[in-house]
Amino acid sequence: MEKAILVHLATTKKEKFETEESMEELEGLVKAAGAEVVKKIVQYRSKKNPKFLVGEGKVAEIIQQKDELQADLVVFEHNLSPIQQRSLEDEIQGKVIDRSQLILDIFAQRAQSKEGKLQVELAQFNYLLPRLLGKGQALSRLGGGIGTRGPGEKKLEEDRRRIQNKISKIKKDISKIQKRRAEQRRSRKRGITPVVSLIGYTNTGKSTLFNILSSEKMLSSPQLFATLDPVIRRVTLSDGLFFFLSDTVGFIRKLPVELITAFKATLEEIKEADCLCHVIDITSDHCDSQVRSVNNVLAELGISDIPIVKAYNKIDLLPDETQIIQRNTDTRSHQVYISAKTGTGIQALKKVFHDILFKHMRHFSVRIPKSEKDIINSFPKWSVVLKRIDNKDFYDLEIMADPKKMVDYVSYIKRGEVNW
Ligand SMILES: Nc1nc2c(ncn2[C@@H]2O[C@H](COP(=O)(O)OP(=O)(O)OP(=O)(O)O)[C@@H](O)[C@H]2O)c(=O)[nH]1
Ligand SMILES: [Mg+2]
Repeated sequence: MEKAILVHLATTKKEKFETEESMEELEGLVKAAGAEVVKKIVQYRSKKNPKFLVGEGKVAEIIQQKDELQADLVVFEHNLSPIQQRSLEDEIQGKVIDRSQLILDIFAQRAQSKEGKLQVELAQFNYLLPRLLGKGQALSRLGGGIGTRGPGEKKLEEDRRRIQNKISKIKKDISKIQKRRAEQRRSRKRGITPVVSLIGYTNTGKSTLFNILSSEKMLSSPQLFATLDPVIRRVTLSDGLFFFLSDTVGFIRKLPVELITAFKATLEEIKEADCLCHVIDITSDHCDSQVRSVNNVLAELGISDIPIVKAYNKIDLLPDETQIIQRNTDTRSHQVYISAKTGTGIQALKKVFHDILFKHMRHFSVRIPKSEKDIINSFPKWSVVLKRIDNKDFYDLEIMADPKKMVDYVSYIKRGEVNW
């Protein structure tokens, strides 16, 4: 396993205040990438050093620690400019990366779908391009006099052009896939089945909840960003009604700019959801700031009119669990306390989903002659068909539907109240 030294520079009061949280999260990211943290180094300094970001003394300390602990790489919490990264690598004589690159690496390891992979590749190339320029400048300085080109400059230009070509090809491929996905979403939308999307900070338990609700095996793990690509499954409620549930990528503060597009693309799904379930890790010390980050992303995505259920998760880890679940009796608050691991509170959560998604719907029994093919086929498009019984010349259907919509079908209704 690779050994990593973490470096954090706090230049403002706010950064100083958030040092512990930042370092904890960075450690989580390093572990998620498959490396081990052997040392954390912090510097408070009001001015950044343009060359190394941190002060020269700190660089010396990093070098000494790196030798002593036989570390393989140094990870900076702060973003490094291409030049800073080069200077640091030259000085430290080893691999130096920043938080953005680390997250890019994790995304690259995790992406499953074709689009996910392409989005990450695009982000990586966008990250690489200015870094190649940085190298180019450094090398051309070696070349000496004005107008002369440094060794390797021609090769770099070729690399740059190749990368730019690749970037435009990837962009084209992505837009093709996105068109297809939008089409799939539309066809799903044409039916009546509502969609709930799980959202929340990374590692809060979205996939665990997804599994317990849908009885599907999704990868859940203590690693950050275990889920990258959205997945969708059907969830059935106790009265036979059902909805689609989608599991999405976890949010994180300070997402690298290169990844914002990729990230938002995977979140396109949630814009069309009928309800969002915000999963919150109630046991995290940074619970509040995580909730704020999630709310910020929602605002950026322009989401404001979708009902949100807050699911406070991992209550099994709290000492007063039995007291906390008492709060679930008021389901109108759209706040539910759960344990996705043990299943506590899941019924209450389902009830809230039921109320939000199906509140306009009532139960109807209808009998339709088989000759009315168009009507029979139209039912699933605007109602939920719970049961269909073949009775020789008729179909007997048990459905849930909006009583207003039933006005056109009054003559077929055996049981159920219409809203005129
Ligand atoms: N004790 C306890 N642990 C939980 C609970 N829910 C999830 N976990 C654990 O929390 C960790 C993260 O769970 P995931 O379901 O992968 O979290 P996620 O939100 O999908 O994470 P990302 O996909 O990385 O954003 C795993 O180790 C789970 O076993 C819970 O209710 N109680
Ligand atoms: Mg997940």
